Amino acid sequence: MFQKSRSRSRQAPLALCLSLCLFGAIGAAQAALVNVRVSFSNVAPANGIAFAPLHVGFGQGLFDAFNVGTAATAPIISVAEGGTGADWQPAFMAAEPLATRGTVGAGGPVLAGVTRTLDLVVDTAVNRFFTFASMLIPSNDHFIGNDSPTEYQVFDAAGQLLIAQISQAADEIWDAGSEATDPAAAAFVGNNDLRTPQNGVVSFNFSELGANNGLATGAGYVFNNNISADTEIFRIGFQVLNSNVPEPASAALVVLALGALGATRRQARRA
Ligand SMILES: [Ca+2]
Ligand SMILES: [Ca+2]
Repeated sequence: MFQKSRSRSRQAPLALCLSLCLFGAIGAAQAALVNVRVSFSNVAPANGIAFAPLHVGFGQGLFDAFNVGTAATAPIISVAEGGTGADWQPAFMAAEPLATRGTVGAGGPVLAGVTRTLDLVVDTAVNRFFTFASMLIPSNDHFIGNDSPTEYQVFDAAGQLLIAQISQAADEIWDAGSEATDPAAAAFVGNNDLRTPQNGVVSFNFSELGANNGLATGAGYVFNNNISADTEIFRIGFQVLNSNVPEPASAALVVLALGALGATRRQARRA
């Protein structure tokens, strides 16, 4: 009887320690999870430029897809020439395995006047910086995106929203410098499988888009870019839907911790 009683008295502190340790782990795992709605709005003039789906990611600011004045590499070429981001997304994942990534408007072209959205759960204790890229259509290799991966810090470490909207004008459109401008080989108005190498570097350039004026697009309208340097062309918005979203792993830890705490109380009552 004496032996059993001593045994219980040792188990109770152990179980209490286990439950406290598990609650500590939950605090670390929950961090600052935020459910954020990313909206992508094409605000360019009607019958003007459209966008391929917008590739996005929240990360630590380590994935740098391109540099102005430098030859474009596969990740940004896969956005700028084809719109698919087939190399952009894997390159982002390789650079930042913990990043939250996605595609806004995956269903098709984002035409003038259209807004598409995507909801993501972001751990803002880790992933506070936003990176994006999309092809302009019609074009051969024109795109939008952020050169610096730390240009847009959308959240602070506690999950507070620091930037509600990104807005850019035509003079912030990039030419990847990888494919020469040729309407016959341009996506949305020509045969996108054709290409003539440009062998250039990434630079700001929106004036070449006018080469496609008067051509019928894949969406049925006749293209007229109708933009000048300060014409706003798109907005990316961030709306916090709710914060502190439980992770599946954290939910499992809660069950474990509550179970351990219950065992502690039962043992305390028996003792
Ligand atoms: Ca860069
Ligand atoms: Ca080009």
